[in-house]
This record gives sequence, structure tokens and C-alpha cells, in this order.
Amino acid sequence: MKTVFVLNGPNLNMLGKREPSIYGDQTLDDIAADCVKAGKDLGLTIDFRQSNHEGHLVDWIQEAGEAAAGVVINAGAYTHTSIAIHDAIRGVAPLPVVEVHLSNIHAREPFRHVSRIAPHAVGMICGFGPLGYTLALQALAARL
Ligand code: CA2
Repeated sequence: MKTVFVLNGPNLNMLGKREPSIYGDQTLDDIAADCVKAGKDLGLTIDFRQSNHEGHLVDWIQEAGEAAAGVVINAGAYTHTSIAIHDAIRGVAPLPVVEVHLSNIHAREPFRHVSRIAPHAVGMICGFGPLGYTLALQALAARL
């Protein structure tokens, strides 16, 4: 079975505990369970991870280049700032990477309208809450 890394960046471990009006009341563990279930339906093994540290995300993207068939990534606020994550995704090309965000980043503050990941992602899903992860896995599976 093909393995997909589902990578999550800073503060996503706080989901369900704060700011439910923006991010909903599901926890990251709930989203991980959704991904494993979607993975089963799609014939994918899901390796679900979260870190608050930029370098961990870079290490995991490099690892995915060796060990995974694709990546779904919600890089949190690093989406908007991280050249290191941008370079890491470039460095594992042509590994397909799908960007996901819970909120509609384009309907929020202007600094969230920029994504350093989007130029090297096969696509981006935002604004659909936790469902976005399942949609991203479906999109990736269709491509693999
Ligand atoms: O909408 C998304 O998924 C984001 O990637 C979430 C990030 C934000 O910085 C991005 O612009 C969009 C924030 C991660 C969640 O932060 C929380 C903070 C406190 C409580 C709950 C979540």
C-alpha cells in the first residue's frame, strides 16, 4: 500500500481547545482519525504528524521524498513565511504535495493570502474545515 504523509505545522495541536469560531471544535486527533479512515477507503497508509518546529517539517518533507508517495500539508502560519519549507517541497519534486487549510485563508488578513507552498503544490484546498483533509487525500489518490 502507498504511504501518504499528512504533515501539520504550528499550533494545530491546539485545535478544538481554542478559537472554535475560526477552526471548529474538532481536535487534531479527530482529524487524524478521519484521515486514517479516508486512507483505508482509498487504499493509502496514512502517516500523520504535527510539529511546532519549522525544521521538523523540513526533515519530514525530505523523509517523504524517500518514503512516501505523496504529502498533504497544513503548514499553519509557516505557510505564509517559510522559504525553508518552500525549498524542501521543491527539493522533493516531483513528489505530489497537496496544501490544505481549515480556514479560507483568502477571506482573512492580507498576510494570510500569500502561500510559500502553493507554487510547488499540485493544488490547494482551503475553507472546508477538517473535510479539507479528506478532500486532499481523495485528490492525491486520484493522481497517484
Ligand atoms: O486555516 C488553516 O488551516 C491555517 O493553516 C491555520 C493556522 C493559520 O496560521 C493559517 O493562516 C491558516 C493556525 C493554526 C491553528 O491555530 C490555532 C491557534 C489557537 C487555537 C486553535 C488553533
